[in-house]
Amino acid sequence: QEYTAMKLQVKEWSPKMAELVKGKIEDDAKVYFVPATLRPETMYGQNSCFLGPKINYGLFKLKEKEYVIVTKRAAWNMAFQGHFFGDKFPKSQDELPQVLEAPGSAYIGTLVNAPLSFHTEGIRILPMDSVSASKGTGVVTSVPSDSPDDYATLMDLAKKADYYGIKKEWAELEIYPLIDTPTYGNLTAPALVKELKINSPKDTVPLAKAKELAYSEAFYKGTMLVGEYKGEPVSAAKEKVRKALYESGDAFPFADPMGKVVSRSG
Ligand code: ZZB
Repeated sequence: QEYTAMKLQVKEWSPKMAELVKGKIEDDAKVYFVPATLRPETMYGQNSCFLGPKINYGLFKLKEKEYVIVTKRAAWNMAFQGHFFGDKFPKSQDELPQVLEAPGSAYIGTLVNAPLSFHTEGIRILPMDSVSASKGTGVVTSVPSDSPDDYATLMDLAKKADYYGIKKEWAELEIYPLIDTPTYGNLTAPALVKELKINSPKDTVPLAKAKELAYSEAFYKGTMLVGEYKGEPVSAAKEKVRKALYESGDAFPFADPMGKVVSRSG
């Protein structure tokens, strides 16, 4: 399935990462976290970006003074999609242009710029325990208005900020309505979390149900409330926003051939 791979540029490193990158990359290098999404039309509502705290992420050289942060598994897929060596295929993962590797926990607190997001001041890298290392890029951009998993995780992060070692305000950025739906109103994820009585990101069974309901309601019945395609159905806006992001260079197509396959309307 085709994901939209977003480029979230680092504005300010976490203290740990500032130390680790010193001397390893140019001072004026551009570094991007690359979340894979199936919902490009929701990018206006990006509110934070999640990494699995225990998952390892590499910093890979894309081209002169440009680097990406993804799992090694995703970098290997990117290599076969022409991102590191053009049309030459790498022989083994050791050939990948990896500059350093660190667990997700090291990156927490890094400030990034998220294309299209209303939070133009930047959003923070935050921890999410349910991130899968074997799907997409292992990086997940968070849209709490329309993703029940993201909303439940942010509520938990804000409640237990000290425990997670983050600043509470990083998990409390404003949540903007993006899509209107007949059944759940204009904040689909918070409405579903309430309706299905989800109290924590560990409520995996109701969260999976909420995700399915949120996907189909938005895709078949949702209308855009924001952006260039305001007033248009989500199904049409999705492709237009995706195309605009590819053309502006803020995103690129990413296929995950080995990823867990889930049949999906989007
Ligand atoms: C932004 C977004 C906005 C997403 C939304 C969803 C929703 P699927 O359907 O299971 O293939 N995701 C991507 N990679 C991972 C990962 N490694 N571990 C955990 N979650 C991941 O999942 C695709 C969606 O799951 C992606 O699209 C991403 O979150 C997340 F409003 O990006 B999405 C109702 C969902 N709404």
